[in-house]
Amino acid sequence: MSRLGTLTGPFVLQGELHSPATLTVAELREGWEQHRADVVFDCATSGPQRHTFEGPLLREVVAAAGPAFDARRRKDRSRFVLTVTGEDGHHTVLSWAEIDPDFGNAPVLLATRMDGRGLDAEGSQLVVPSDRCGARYISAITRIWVGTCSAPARPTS
Ligand SMILES: Nc1nc2c(c(=O)[nH]1)N[C@H]1C(S)=C(S)[C@@H](COP(=O)(O)O)O[C@H]1N2
Ligand SMILES: [Mo]
Repeated sequence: MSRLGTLTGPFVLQGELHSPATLTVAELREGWEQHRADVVFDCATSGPQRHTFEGPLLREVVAAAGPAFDARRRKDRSRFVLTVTGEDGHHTVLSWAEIDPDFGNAPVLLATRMDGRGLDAEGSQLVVPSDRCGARYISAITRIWVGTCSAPARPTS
């Protein structure tokens, strides 16, 4: 059960993608190589939290859905962003460049297990080992959106 008491489990992966998908935690576990991350993050209200997570790399899961960029062009990839939303509405933003091996190369995971326990019922959790604080460790993920933002308008004066 998730923190709001409803059954979550699968999330939708949508946006500027060639193959949008709905993915369960079991599919995340069976379809991709599982990576392990031993992390400590600081929570503003409850202090340091230490956990072991396992799951696929976010970039591999999103890449399989075919982001609508020219993968050979770094500048094209650098325009993309991702939003990750939990079932309580808490959401955060990452850039594609943050997780792309040619840029930040952050080993961000979509956890399928926390401290050895499967997250099948409550849903996947975002794991950002390079973050000092816990705010982006979105739990009970229901939606991941991938796309571009329009460039700010040129100032007229
Ligand atoms: N869906 C959702 N995920 C969330 C939050 C939230 O409010 N909603 N809070 C974040 C914050 S502020 C922290 S510190 C961590 C806490 O993780 P824990 O509950 O495993 O200690 O979860 C993060 N993930
Ligand atoms: Mo927190």
